[in-house]
Amino acid sequence: MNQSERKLQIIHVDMDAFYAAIEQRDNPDLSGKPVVVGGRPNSRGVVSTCSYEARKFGIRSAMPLTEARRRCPQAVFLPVNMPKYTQVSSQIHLIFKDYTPLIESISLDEAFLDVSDSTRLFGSAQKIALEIKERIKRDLDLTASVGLAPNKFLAKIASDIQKPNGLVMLTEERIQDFLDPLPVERIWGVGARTAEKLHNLHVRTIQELKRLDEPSLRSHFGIAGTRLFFLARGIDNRPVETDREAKSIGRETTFREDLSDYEVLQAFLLNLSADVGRRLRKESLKAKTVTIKVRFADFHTLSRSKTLDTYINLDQDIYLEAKHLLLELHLSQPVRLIGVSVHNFVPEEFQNSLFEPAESEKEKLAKTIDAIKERYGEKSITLARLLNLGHEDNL
Ligand code: TTP
Ligand code: MG
Repeated sequence: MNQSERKLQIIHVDMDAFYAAIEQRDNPDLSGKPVVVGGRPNSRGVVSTCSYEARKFGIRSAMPLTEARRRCPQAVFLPVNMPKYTQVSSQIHLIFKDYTPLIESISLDEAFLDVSDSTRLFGSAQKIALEIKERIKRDLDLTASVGLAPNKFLAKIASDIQKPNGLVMLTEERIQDFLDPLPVERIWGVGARTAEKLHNLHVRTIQELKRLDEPSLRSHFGIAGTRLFFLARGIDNRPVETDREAKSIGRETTFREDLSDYEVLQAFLLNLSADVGRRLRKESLKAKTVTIKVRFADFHTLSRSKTLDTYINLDQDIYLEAKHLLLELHLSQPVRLIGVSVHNFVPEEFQNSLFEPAESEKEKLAKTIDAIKERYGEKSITLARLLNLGHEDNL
């Protein structure tokens, strides 16, 4: 049986109200109460998360703390205690590791586990999913929502659909009945704009989405249309990427003051991309996936990736992708840190097309510039745009 025919068993775990649940666990006075983690209610910060009791008042992550207080003045407001949450996260990962080495961490409180090959040792995937959930409760006194399904897309929806304290296990036969009634917004990657476009096409549910064939979805949404076509049918071939496979080359920078100006952020991206490109070329690699990472003032961090049809190693190519990803984020808060990374490598001699010259003029030029910098120092030669940037010490 080849890899694509092999039936996968993927578990997605997402902790409930993670930061707030830890605070409630560690201070029994808070249990059953609305708890908001983020900082003092009068500070200019935003809500990191809140307990489910606080969600009844309409409080949500990323809402200004002042607004949260207006909605629920009696809530207990607590600062973010990152070292504590990071430690709990590693305890959760130790539980995961008892069942499989194939773990892809998405954030402190969320991970995919490929347990397809774990069943010989530990029993069925259903048993493993239940055991992980129970151990998180028993050993750490926290609740997790767990989804089990044949792929990542379905496992993530499954863990989310019965939150908090959910356990949803999807078998092949139930997939379509499960998906059909869901709103299209449930599909990973469908944000407000795509949803609106779909609504205009009279598509609100996944069932309705299946009425559109692949060519018409492609004509409306480009390559994302093809993805929609397959996801609507419960098909998602993305593997669980463990840390080893996710090896990447990246560079990030933290600003002295939070930034919101796109122009300035782009200039930083350009410089970071140049650094990443140079390291790629130095290692004689090309990469297929570009990722940007953006951290906001409240430490909430987002990342966005794009996998290309070709392999790249030029600064400008990396920058163009990074810039698109940044624009797609529609930033609504000032940014504290920005980063660019690339992964999915091939050796440099690998050519994208048989018709391409072995090394393009642009690649030769880039290498000449690399050599000049190597010899005469970093600032000996640089793009004009970077010279005007007033934050050199961040770069
Ligand atoms: P989430 O898993 O999105 O949220 P949650 O675990 O608090 O609640 P639930 O999963 O039950 O809906 O995020 C995990 C943690 O990441 C969260 O506890 C706090 C942090 N976080 C932020 O700091 N800012 C944010 O905007 C979000 C969404 C999360
Ligand atoms: Mg969570």
